[in-house]
Order: sequence, then structure tokens, then C-alpha cells
Amino acid sequence: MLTVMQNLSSEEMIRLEDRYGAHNYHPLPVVLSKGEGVYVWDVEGKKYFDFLSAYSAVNQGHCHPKIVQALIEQSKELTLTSRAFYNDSLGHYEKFVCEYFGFDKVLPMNTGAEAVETAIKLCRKWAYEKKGIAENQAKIIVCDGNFHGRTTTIVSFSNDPDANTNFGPFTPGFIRIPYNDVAALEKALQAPDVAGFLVEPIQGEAGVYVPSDGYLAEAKALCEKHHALFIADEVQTGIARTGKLLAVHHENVTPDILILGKALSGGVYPVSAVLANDPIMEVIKPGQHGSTFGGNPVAAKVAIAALEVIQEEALAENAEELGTLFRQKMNELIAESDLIVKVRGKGLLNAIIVNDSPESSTAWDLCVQLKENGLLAKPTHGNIIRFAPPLVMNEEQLMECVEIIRTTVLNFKK
Ligand code: IF1
Repeated sequence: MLTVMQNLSSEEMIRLEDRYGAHNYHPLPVVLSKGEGVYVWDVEGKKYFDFLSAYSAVNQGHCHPKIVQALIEQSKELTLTSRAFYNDSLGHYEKFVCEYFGFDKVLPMNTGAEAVETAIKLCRKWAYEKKGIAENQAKIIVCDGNFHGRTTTIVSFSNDPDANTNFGPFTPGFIRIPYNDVAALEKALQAPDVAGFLVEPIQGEAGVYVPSDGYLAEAKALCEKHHALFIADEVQTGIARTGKLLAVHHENVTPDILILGKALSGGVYPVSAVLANDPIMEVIKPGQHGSTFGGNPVAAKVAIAALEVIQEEALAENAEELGTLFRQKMNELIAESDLIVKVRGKGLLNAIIVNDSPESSTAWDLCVQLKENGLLAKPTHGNIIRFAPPLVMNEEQLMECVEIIRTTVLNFKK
């Protein structure tokens, strides 16, 4: 009889994962056992502010009651039919999410990477069957510093050695250009076989790189001019995170293909989606793409609830307002301390740059001390710390977090 040991300490839990789990992560040394709104608790009962939000998957706050209720209710009725049969939840969700984001159709998947892969396949198929590109010649333009997931095709076009070393051979058909460089995009679009341009409206993992105002609008216009699809990966920047429902809305851009994930379910269940209008989506015929869990009844009901919460609680507006306050406070701290040199971001997707080399452990050490002081965050690359609390945070809680960050920075000892 296999036994599950109860009530282990944080140290014992860490040891258990080290012994039996693949070492594909290096988590901060904290073992969480409960989440509610902006707070999480570790197994010893210590309370923290969550300033990572599971990489923007719990925008609606941990265990949001409305979303959890949707999960419980549907799970008692029907969890999975596969798409071999219809179910009485999917159609309602498809109509809801298409009207919510303003597209003709949605292709439901589970993880962000699956949705990115779906978007790549959809773009290529459109290029062959609608644009007339010769078979197997389609090219998709991507950006240096991209992060779109961890499948073999996606890491094929990454320039992060951690992401793709010794995972070859790689999928061809991608052209990489510098991010936030309109001239480079215009030049790349001259290639005869370009099918699309896949881009993060803000590069999250690279370190919350916010492109110049107008970049997304100019990129979309260039794609239109060259009959290539503008594909927005809003897995991390979408669902109100940057102060608008979508980050592309800051520039009134409508992508040809929209990719969603993470907070599409409020962190309660893996739900992702690809949205497009009929002239694009209609190239996918029965039997040409899918997934066992894609569009299951639980995902459908959870996603409807998660999107309703975004609207009902005006979370985009809150993110916009608190994000502005947060960056103002970080800039005041920068004036006080030489440990951090810059803050950047939009809405409640922000990052601070630590005044040390990317190879140093300073950002990590600062995160460990932030943890000791009751706030959880983690460096993205080297000397950059991402700060992304749940969007349900109120001003009083944000100011408490600002004070924790300020105290930790001013008292930081290497
Ligand atoms: C990990 C990073 C963030 C994403 C964008 C697609 C995906 C992601 C813009 C794939 C996923 C996650 C993956 C997660 C950590 C986190 C992450 F650090 F890896 F890069 F957020 F920045 N497009 N990002 O950000 O979605 O398949 O994961 O559902 O791999 O550790 P997924």
C-alpha cells in the first residue's frame, strides 16, 4: 500500500521533491499549502503576498470562489466527453469567448504552448491554402528574446540556450529579428514566403520588455501590407494583466490570431485558446487538429466564470491604476537606493532591474530576503525581478507590499 506522508515540514517537502521529482525547476525555498486572493500560506502557516501570481495565471486571485464554484459544479455533472461527441457546455463557452474578445471562432486547447503550436499550424495552413505559399516553404517571423512555451518546435526558434541546448534537431521555418524594431520587421516581411509574425505584446520572460509606443500598431500595419498574419501571444499579457483586457488594446490593435492561456481559467484549471475570424479559422477541417481535453465541459465553465470575474471586478482598470502607483513608488525607491536602477512595465506586469551583473546572485538573494519579509517574487533572467501580483489587490495591500520591498531593498545585505 503506497502511503502519502501527512504534515511534512517545508524542508521535508523540498527533500521529497528533490528525491522523486525531475530537477527541471529551481524554486524559491518556500512550500505553499493555501492560497486566497492576494495571499498564500506555507506549510508552517506563514502568510505571504504573492507577487508572481503563478506567472500571471491567477490574475483573479487565488481560489476565486466564483471560479472554484464553477469547477466544483461542473465536475459533479460531466468532466470530459472528448470531442467525439458534443457536450452542453462547449457551445455556450465558444459563443461567450468569441463575443468577449470580438472574433468569429475559437479553437480550445489546454496549455499556452499548445495554443502557440495551434496558432503556428493555423498560420501555416492559411499560408498554403489562402496565400498560396509553396508547400513546406512558409516562414513565421519571431523576435529575439521570445518565450512562447517549451515544446520542441517552440524552442526551435528561441535564442535562449537554456531553452534549446541539446533538444535538437529543430523545426525549420522561422525568421528571428530584434524585438521592438519596425525596420527589421519590414525587411523580414520582404521574404516571399512569410506567413505571419508571432510576437509577445510585452516580452515577459525576457524581463518585461515594453516595446515603444506604436510598435504593435506599426507591426500590424506592416503585416497587413505584406499579407502576413499578425499573431499576438497574450498568454501572459492578456486577461487584464497590463491594464487593458489585452495588451494590444493599448494600441487599438486587433490581431489576426489571438493566443490566450493562464488567467483564462484564473489558475484553477489548464485552459488555453486560439481565436481568429472565419477566413483564417476555416482552413482547419475535421480531424486536422485537436486534443483530448481541449474544450472539455469543466474548462468551458471555468473559463466563463474567470472572464466574468475580470469584468465584474473591473480588474483591468484596477491593474492600470495600481500599476501606475507601483511604478511611481519604485521610482521613489530607486532615488533612495543604488541597489535597483530601473522599473518598467504596464499595468500590474512590472519588473525591477537590480544593480548587479546578470550572473550575480543578487536578484535571487533579494527574493529570498523578500520571502523572509512576507512577499514572494522570483527573478526572470539574472538581475531582473518580475513583480506581478493578482489584479484583485487593493491600494492598501499594494502599499504594504511597496513597504516590504522598500524595507528589504534598503536593508539588503549580500
Ligand atoms: C515555465 C516563463 C513566464 C508565456 C507566453 C506561452 C507560454 C508562456 C508569453 C506557454 C508560459 C510560463 C511557463 C512557465 C513559467 C512562465 C514564464 F518564465 F517560462 F517564461 F510567464 F514568463 N506564451 N510562461 O509566458 O504557456 O505552456 O506554460 O501554459 O515554463 O516555467 P504554458
